[in-house]
Amino acid sequence: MPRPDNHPVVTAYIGLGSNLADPVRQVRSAFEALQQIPQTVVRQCSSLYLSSPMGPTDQPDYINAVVALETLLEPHALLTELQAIESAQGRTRGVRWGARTLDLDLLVYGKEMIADEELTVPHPGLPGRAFVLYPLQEIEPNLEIPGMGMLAVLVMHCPKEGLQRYE
Ligand code: PH2
Ligand code: MG
Ligand code: MG
Repeated sequence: MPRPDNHPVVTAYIGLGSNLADPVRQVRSAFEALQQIPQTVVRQCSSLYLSSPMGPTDQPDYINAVVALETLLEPHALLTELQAIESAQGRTRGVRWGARTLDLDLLVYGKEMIADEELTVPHPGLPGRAFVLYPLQEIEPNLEIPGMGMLAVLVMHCPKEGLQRYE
């Protein structure tokens, strides 16, 4: 169904993270799974990045990446698809910011700003997270993030500390 603004295709950015059960395999398998979401195509995948954990430090390092999607799905429908992929890859919900097999965060959904019970978009953690900002910059250097300004400025204020390209 066309969206009311007559721009049916929306570009959305997804943050991927894993630090359990072979994180590289988890993230690569998520790239494939994202490609299977109905009415959605994967336009670009960033490199994989190795990052030290934010939050509890007694957990393994993470593999992170960002994917650009083009989708006809409404944001909540897209979120449901992301959660289904997390579950299919063994995600269980435990400690806040604790270890996980796969985390898929809806970072940005077109120009929309959403804040309800299920979903906050743009993702409120974006500004402080090098492991999201740098991969996002790799695939979309000129992105403007609704309500947060230019990605390049956010990157400038976020040290790359603890983050490196993997491989
Ligand atoms: N995700 C978290 C908590 N901490 N640390 C890194 N380096 N990368 C993540 O993706 C990450 C994290 C909760 O989603
Ligand atoms: Mg997360
Ligand atoms: Mg999450």
